[in-house]
Amino acid sequence: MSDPVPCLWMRGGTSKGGYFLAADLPADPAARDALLLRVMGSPDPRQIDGMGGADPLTSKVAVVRRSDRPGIDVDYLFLQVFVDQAIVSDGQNCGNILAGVGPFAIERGLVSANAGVTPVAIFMENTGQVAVAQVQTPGGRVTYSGDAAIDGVPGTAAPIALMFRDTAGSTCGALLPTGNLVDQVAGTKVTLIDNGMPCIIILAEDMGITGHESRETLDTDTGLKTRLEAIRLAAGPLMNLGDVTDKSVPKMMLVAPPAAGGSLAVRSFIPHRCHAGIGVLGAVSVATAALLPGSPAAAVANLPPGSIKTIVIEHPTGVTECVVTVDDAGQVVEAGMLRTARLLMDGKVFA
Ligand code: NQM
Repeated sequence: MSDPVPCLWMRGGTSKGGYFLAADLPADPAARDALLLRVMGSPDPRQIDGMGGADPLTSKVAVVRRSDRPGIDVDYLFLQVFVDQAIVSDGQNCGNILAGVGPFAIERGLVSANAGVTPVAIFMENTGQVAVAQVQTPGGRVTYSGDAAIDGVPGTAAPIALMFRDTAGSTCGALLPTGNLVDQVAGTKVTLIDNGMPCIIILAEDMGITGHESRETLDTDTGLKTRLEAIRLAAGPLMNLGDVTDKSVPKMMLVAPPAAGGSLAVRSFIPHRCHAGIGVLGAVSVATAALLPGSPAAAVANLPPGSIKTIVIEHPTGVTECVVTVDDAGQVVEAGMLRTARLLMDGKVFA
């Protein structure tokens, strides 16, 4: 058994995972990934021999280092540790795990806290973009307690505001990587979009569902999953992602009219399991699609007026609210999301 590795285990938004200082992990990516598979207990659908929670949402890792970039506090690399395959992927970002990066940076002394709120500028290595997190630090210490509630997490906690700019084309090179608002892929009308997360937007009714089903119902629908995977594999090269067989992107977003007073309803597949809610940057990408007249998302969305819009996305465990600022042409120039995080454990993990 190798030496145990220092880490914090944290809930970040509606996800959970290990947060590591880059210097505490092997520099060689292959050695690092082998260690992280052992840490999580992958590959195994139950992850019984590791820390993972047998769900892609609880099999996640943040690798954080002090940044050398001007105006940036820390660099954050997100790694998705697959549950039942021996794959560790840096091919996507994660805005939920991002919510814990600011607190982690302060806890580990990479950023000094103010006596109030501490902004942490985070370079997201997966996509080469920047997010700013506002961390509650009364008296110069991170607090995790507070009044903010996010659907999918019981109780309340301290708010962490996340702001994103310039996320268009994060991984695909352009907001609409095919140059088209709508494409036909594997016989289905889709919008292929990337405003922080590569996503395929499809009308739920075109896949034979309402878009209001539970996660459990959709997760057992093998016929639906097979059709979604055929679309995903065909769309990967069109989105400049190449062969996506072993990748966790693009995400599949099945959109429907709202049923609970929100802007639209979404059931997302990430990409092989139905999400309990919706990812942060996935939500930003869906909200952006909803603002593009002619897209499947716009067809079902009920959007508020004005240049600063709160887009309320209904999902299996409630809603996620995304506040977007649009310019005169209706393009999203900034997106913000409220998240919370909680420190669960500070210790050493054995691999
Ligand atoms: O889209 C799950 C999550 C995510 C990603 C996934 C995320 C995001 O909910 O920014 O947060 O899509 O794999 O943690």
